[in-house]
Amino acid sequence: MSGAVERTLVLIKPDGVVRGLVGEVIRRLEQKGLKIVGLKMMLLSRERAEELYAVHRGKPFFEGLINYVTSAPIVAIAVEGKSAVRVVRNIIGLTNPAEARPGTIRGDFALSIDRNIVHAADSVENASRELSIIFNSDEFYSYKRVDEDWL
Ligand code: 3AN
Repeated sequence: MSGAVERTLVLIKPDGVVRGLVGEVIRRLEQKGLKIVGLKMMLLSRERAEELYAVHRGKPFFEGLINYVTSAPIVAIAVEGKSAVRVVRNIIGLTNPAEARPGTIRGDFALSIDRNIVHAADSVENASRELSIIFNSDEFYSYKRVDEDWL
């Protein structure tokens, strides 16, 4: 069956947590057939947040972005599955919720680009870099989903 198995990072950002959308986000990942291989709630330090968003350093929204993602707890999810990076990006929808299609997380629940509920890595390389910023290697779990052979 096609599609290499990939691992990617999803973050439910502070607005997702304080708005009670943690279950909704996880449900959408699970129902698609993706496997959760790591999961934790944490408060991002400024240092870690700046490392995570290093590509945006110097942009006008950088300071606001760092303040926002460190303002309340986040939920970090390591997700595995066929073409997981692309599949997850499609589930969350476009960065700007005004453009994100209905049926996507941002399309269904968000209105503003600076409060867009979730983050997901945009390439296999970034996924691996971001996962190592958020998770220790002993925080990943290996198991078989009972429906794996049918997905
Ligand atoms: P994505 O989260 O879809 O990968 P990125 O990596 O381009 O999008 O942006 C990271 C985060 O930075 C976004 N989720 C959003 O919160 C914020 N952001 C991006 N562009 C803007 C912008 N023009 N104005 C305000 N915030 C932005």
